[in-house]
Amino acid sequence: MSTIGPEAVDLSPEELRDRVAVELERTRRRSAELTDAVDDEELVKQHSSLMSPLVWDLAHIGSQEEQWLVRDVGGRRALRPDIDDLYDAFQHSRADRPELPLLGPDESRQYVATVRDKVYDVLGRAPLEGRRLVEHAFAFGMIVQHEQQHDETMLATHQLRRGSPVLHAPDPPGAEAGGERRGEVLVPGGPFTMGTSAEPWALDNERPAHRVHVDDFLIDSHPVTNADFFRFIDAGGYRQPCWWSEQGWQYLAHAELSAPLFWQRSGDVWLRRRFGRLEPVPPDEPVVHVSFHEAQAYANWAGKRLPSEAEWEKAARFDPSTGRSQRYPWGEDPPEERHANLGQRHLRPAPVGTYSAGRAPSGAWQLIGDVWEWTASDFAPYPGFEAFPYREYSEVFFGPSYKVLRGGSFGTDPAACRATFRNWDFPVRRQIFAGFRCARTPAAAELD
Ligand code: AVJ
Ligand code: FE
Repeated sequence: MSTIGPEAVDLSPEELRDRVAVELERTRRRSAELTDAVDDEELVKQHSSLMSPLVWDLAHIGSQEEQWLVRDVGGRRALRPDIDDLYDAFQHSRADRPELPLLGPDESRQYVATVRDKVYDVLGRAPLEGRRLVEHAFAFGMIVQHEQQHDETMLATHQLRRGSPVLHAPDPPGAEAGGERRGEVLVPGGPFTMGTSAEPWALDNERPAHRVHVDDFLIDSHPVTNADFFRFIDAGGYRQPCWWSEQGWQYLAHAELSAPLFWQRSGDVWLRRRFGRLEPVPPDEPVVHVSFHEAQAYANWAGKRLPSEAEWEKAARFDPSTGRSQRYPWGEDPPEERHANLGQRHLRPAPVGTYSAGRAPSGAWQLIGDVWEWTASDFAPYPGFEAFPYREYSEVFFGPSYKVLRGGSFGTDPAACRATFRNWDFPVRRQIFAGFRCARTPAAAELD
């Protein structure tokens, strides 16, 4: 696994170009795997009204790459200006995309390959300085992350797809001895640095670095598991309005929810459908495919709450021994297999108590990878935020409609995951690979 971080500042332009080429190549292999796994009919079909047809994601990846790297960075002539509108996510809702005169599977594959050829040419010639867009190859990093984000979206489409399994991957490692010992960790009150100004490929919403005071809080050492969630269900959690916000209860009643998405009851056991396989819900895995509302209701029932985004980030990266904020819970080094379940190496979360090498200085486990974690926070700009390079990446989504998720999932690539990375979605969404952990404010007696 690889990604580009602050060390890129010391790379020669040749080394930087080589690293970018490796990332582009690695990312395209994943897009090809996700789209080659099904036949043409399944590529153009809509598997859920929540998602685009896979063939839309593929050509959209090419279209963004053409606009930013071929036209803008490269200053080259447009290849397919006629299709800009079809692949503009703001022009057509996901539900409407199957009806558009989209490029077919072969055309889409040819299109992304042609764009990529031009991009390698641009990468070889374009100066990587002089304009903020190209400093440290930012535009290339943005496009790598964009493709990886759509690869995670395509993985979610695969999860929604009905039919026999087409994706295969080994299971993640088992929990480590003692790793399953769960509890809460205390993060003492005080300021820490949130966000980043040093990460060359950080996106606009992660910037700038700024000091934030956070009061004392306790946060779960591990994500909430399926076994935990069984208890919530068995206790009648889905039938008792007292645990739910008003908005959450309305949504629950309307959607008639009684368990996480993809679960079904069989006698007295819970089964789940996972990439086309029906299997018992494993008790020790982080719960996944729950909405913000379900996460919030569970936390209320448990006598806790969801962490704010600042709490989550402080628990994930603040090292009290140095007073500094790290790139990742384990330090500055890019994610390796031993740190976290990222990059679609496994098609499920690892059980809690895995990846001791990835623990944060706070003592919390599995903050990166496995499941995205819902936070209590609305998606909002940091003080000093500047939209860059386009308002439609983050700025147009700021406001109370979206909740922030942190940490990445097993479906997230390391290039699009770090302790500062911010994801967001509607609080009702469940098809994303989202779970949560709880937090609470300690009583005075607990601080002695
Ligand atoms: C950051 C995951 C919310 O998929 O809507 C992809 C990423 N932006 N294309 C999304 C994104 C433009 C975005 N999320
Ligand atoms: Fe996109």
